[in-house]
Amino acid sequence: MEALEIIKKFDISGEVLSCEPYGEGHINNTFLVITRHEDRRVRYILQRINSNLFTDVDKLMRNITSVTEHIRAKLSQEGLNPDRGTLTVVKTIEGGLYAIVDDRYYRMYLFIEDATAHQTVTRPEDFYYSAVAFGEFNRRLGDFDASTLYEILPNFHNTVVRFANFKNAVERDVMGKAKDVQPEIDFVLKREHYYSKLVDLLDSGEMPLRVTHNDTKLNNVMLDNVTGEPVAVIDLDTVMPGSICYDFGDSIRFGCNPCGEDERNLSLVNFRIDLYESYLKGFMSAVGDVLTEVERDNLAMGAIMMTIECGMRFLTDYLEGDTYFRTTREGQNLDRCRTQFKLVSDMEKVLDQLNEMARNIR
Ligand code: ADP
Ligand code: GN1
Ligand code: MG
Repeated sequence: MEALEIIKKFDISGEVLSCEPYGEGHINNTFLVITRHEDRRVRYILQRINSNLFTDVDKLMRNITSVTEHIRAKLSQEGLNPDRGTLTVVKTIEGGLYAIVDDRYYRMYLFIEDATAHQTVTRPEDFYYSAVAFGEFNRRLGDFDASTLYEILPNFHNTVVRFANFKNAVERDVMGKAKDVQPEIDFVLKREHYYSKLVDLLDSGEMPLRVTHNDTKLNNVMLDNVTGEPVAVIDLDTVMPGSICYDFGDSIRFGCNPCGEDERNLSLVNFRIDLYESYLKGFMSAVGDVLTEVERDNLAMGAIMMTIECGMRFLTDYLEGDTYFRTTREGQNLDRCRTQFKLVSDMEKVLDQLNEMARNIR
């Protein structure tokens, strides 16, 4: 059993009972490992790291370790359980942060028990609590020295660079698909004036550069199965310097859509302003004072920006032959792109209202 060879590299005890694919991430390959240790079932998350994307796994894992250590210290100071409130890397038997087997890179985490990473918002309070989780995450990393982090994926949320990559994909049109998606291409081209907005504010220093998560989807936060309250923010691959509007915006992008990211029936994809309000409340209650006026005034713009950027990335990947985001069916990246553009159109219509809400909620 190949999986057993990999699992044996990590410092865990007990008999391995199973190892099965797990979760719905688009980037890494995640597995649930179940072991038996002294009559107890112990679970772990094993991940094959996408090393096409993360070309320096050593730096990636060092980032994750230093961020989780910082959070762990904060949790202890706050009287919370550090073993449950963040990811815990299981070391290899040689003491390393990851294992290499047949040129593939693997890492292991303790499984965070009695908690769920939700795929869509079924109860509004779940979204509220996810906002509290990400707000607390931003707050706890507020004094983290950003210069000690490696910028693992440079320009990750630089929408201007994403737009340049998109135009390049349209021009090259390697799969010959551009002719079939002209309305989507036009949708992106028409909004060119947006793309430098947040980047310019960061460059000019008007908006603070912080340590941010950069991938704040609902399924990257674990909520307690009983109380629904935040347990831990996970998927720390993209923790890098960034804008708080990226983190706020990406949560809104994913969570204010009542459907899956790849829903084909666009009449079901409607931006849920009530959920935006819930998120805003939870987020404000957790980050509170640290937010500057410029940040607050750009939260809604952050939501539009993250959504158009994500749609653009899905469309780029569709044009390039689905080499980045994992797909399980033909056309899935195009469907994902279309849901994002529908949400952008909805948000644009109520932008003034969204800004007003951000200004008034404390
Ligand atoms: P990806 O980068 O591919 O999105 P994630 O790190 O987000 O990978 O993991 C995918 C899924 O696996 C998560 O959405 C969550 O359901 C589950 N998961 C990841 N880490 C843990 C953990 N430590 N404990 C429990 N579940 C986890
Ligand atoms: C990817 O890793 P995952 O599935 O949480 C992607 C995000 C996108 C998201 C869209 C490293 O997130 O940037 O917003 O898919 N992560 C990376 O669902 O590119
Ligand atoms: Mg994830």
